[in-house]
Amino acid sequence: MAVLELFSLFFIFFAAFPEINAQQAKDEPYVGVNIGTDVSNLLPPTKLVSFLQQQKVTHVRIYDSDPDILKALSKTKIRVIISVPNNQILGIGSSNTTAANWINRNVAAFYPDTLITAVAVGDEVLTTVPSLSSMLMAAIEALYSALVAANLHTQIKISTPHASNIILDPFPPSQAYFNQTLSPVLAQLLRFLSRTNSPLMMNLYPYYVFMQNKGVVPLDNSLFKPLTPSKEMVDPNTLLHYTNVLDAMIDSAYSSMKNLNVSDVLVLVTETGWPSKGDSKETYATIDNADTYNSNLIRHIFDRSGTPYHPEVTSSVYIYELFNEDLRSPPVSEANWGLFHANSTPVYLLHVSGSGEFLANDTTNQTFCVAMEGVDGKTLQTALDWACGPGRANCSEIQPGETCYSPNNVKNHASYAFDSYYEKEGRAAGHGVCIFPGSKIISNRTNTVVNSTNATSGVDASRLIRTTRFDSGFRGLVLGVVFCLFV
Ligand SMILES: *[C@@H]1O[C@H](CO)[C@@H](O)[C@H](O)[C@H]1NC(C)=O
Ligand SMILES: *[C@@H]1O[C@H](CO)[C@@H](O)[C@H](O)[C@H]1NC(C)=O
Ligand SMILES: *[C@@H]1O[C@H](CO)[C@@H](O)[C@H](O)[C@H]1NC(C)=O
Ligand SMILES: *[C@@H]1O[C@H](CO)[C@@H](O)[C@H](O)[C@H]1NC(C)=O
Ligand SMILES: *[C@@H]1O[C@H](CO)[C@@H](O)[C@H](O)[C@H]1NC(C)=O
Ligand SMILES: *[C@@H]1O[C@H](CO)[C@@H](O)[C@H](O)[C@H]1NC(C)=O
Ligand SMILES: *[C@@H]1O[C@H](CO)[C@@H](O)[C@H](O)[C@H]1NC(C)=O
Ligand SMILES: *[C@@H]1O[C@H](CO)[C@@H](O)[C@H](O)[C@H]1NC(C)=O
Ligand SMILES: CC(=O)N[C@H]1CO[C@H](CO)[C@@H](O)[C@@H]1O
Repeated sequence: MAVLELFSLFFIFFAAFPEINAQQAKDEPYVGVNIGTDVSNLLPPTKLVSFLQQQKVTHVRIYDSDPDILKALSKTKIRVIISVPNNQILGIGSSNTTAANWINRNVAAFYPDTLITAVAVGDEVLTTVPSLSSMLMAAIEALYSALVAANLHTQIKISTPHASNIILDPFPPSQAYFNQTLSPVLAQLLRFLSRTNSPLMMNLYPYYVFMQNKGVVPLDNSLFKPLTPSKEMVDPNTLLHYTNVLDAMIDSAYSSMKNLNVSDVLVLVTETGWPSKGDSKETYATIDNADTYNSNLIRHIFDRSGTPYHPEVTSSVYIYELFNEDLRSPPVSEANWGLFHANSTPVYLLHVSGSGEFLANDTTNQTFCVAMEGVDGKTLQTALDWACGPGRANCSEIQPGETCYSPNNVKNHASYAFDSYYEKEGRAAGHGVCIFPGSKIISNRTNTVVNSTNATSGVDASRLIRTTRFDSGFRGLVLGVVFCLFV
């Protein structure tokens, strides 16, 4: 019996996604930004592009195909998704010539100087302009034919972003399915995406899921904060544990596709984010929550842990959005999804890492998780074993012969492992990740970190040796910071 159960679990695990190819799984996930333009005094294109470079932004999505922006992006390494506005779908879908002209004017004229990666045909068409649904596929096919004619179809993808409400019953994810009214066009779309190796584009907002299901969906779960196992959502059919809402939404898209027998199309999150300000009814639209959501989101993507259903593939995401769109009509939150104000000052500082040296970086309060004085070795050893084992902290540097092995004692090694775990799980935004018995957080702002070669400087004295550090390329995010902590 036990053997049988094991076997069927094994089978389910490996049978789930037979068709995701190795290349798709290997592609480095990235974090991009959406650039909405309902902004008074939007930066002129060349200044905008300089700003993007300064912020280390690598991927953007624009809602049209503004030639000045595309020109300003040329010869940069910034990759861009351009869009066909909803009001052009009818024209393009009813004339191959119009489609070919569109591709020539907006794609061929700029590529490859400007690294256009995809054309998003319309935005949330099926749910916001259902009358265009039948034209949507015609427009997509016509644009694709034009790309083939221009011999650009292998470099540039065509897809269309959807609102999450095309998926009904998204929780638990295994029971999700596409609204049947939309199934015919979605089935046709998915065949196209599968055939052309293109992603299903989804705009996914845990913020709205939380707001519409208060009391059911916990805030922590929506903000990617660490949860106690009892608070994790368990899908009763798959027994998979969901620690955050975004992963559940992504998996609900995979389940819905599977119901239409499609299992080789990846999800690309074309929009996600959290507003930093709202009206009296939008009490969860705060700077703190927006910072936590976006900081944790970025970390989650770069962790590359995939989703519970699909651990081998991590969807890339585009944060909604770069600038607060002050010209948007109420509710107040509509004008406050941005990371930056229009004048390019940050709305808040992300806390992806405490040690970036970039604009909008909060570098002043660097915190570490270390072993406390006077804790018995056995307690520390147990916690150390957990951190380096199930906790998946990176403990390679404290192995014999490595940089932080010496001095070889349990307290030093525990401090290293605790901080490595803390670093991995996110120190500022994810509260409560310095969780080890016998551990504590220290901060250099409160003057607790000093050079321990100065042996008299007290219990919190530490020597910090920064051994490696590399910049992942987005807004002050620094990954792989390794410290040897000797407290
Ligand atoms: C566009 O071209 C395709 C094949 O290239 C053809 O099947 C389709 O009927 C054409 N559409 C229109 C509106 O002419
Ligand atoms: C499904 O889609 C149709 C067409 O857009 C819409 O009228 C209907 O309300 C949707 N069903 C649900 C349950 O949302
Ligand atoms: C999916 O495949 C199954 C088994 O081959 C078939 O019975 C079902 O009709 C298919 N569903 C769709 C939507 O194509
Ligand atoms: C662990 O850290 C070492 C040293 O910094 C690094 O070379 C290695 O790539 C890291 N391993 C993982 C899985 O991140
Ligand atoms: C530094 O950050 C930590 C963790 O977020 C926080 O607990 C602490 O209060 C901060 N210290 C200062 C001085 O801001
Ligand atoms: C804390 O460390 C960071 C990064 O090394 C540094 O930029 C910052 O100035 C330090 N803060 C204090 C108060 O020393
Ligand atoms: C800490 O001590 C080391 C070794 O003596 C020394 O090289 C380093 O400059 C000191 N760092 C600081 C910030 O004093
Ligand atoms: C050790 O640090 C303390 C406090 O920073 C300082 O007053 C003292 O002079 C230092 N001692 C040595 C030997 O460097
Ligand atoms: C807001 C902030 O602190 N920005 C700083 C980020 O780091 C760069 C480079 O060190 C500084 O020039 C910015 O002033």
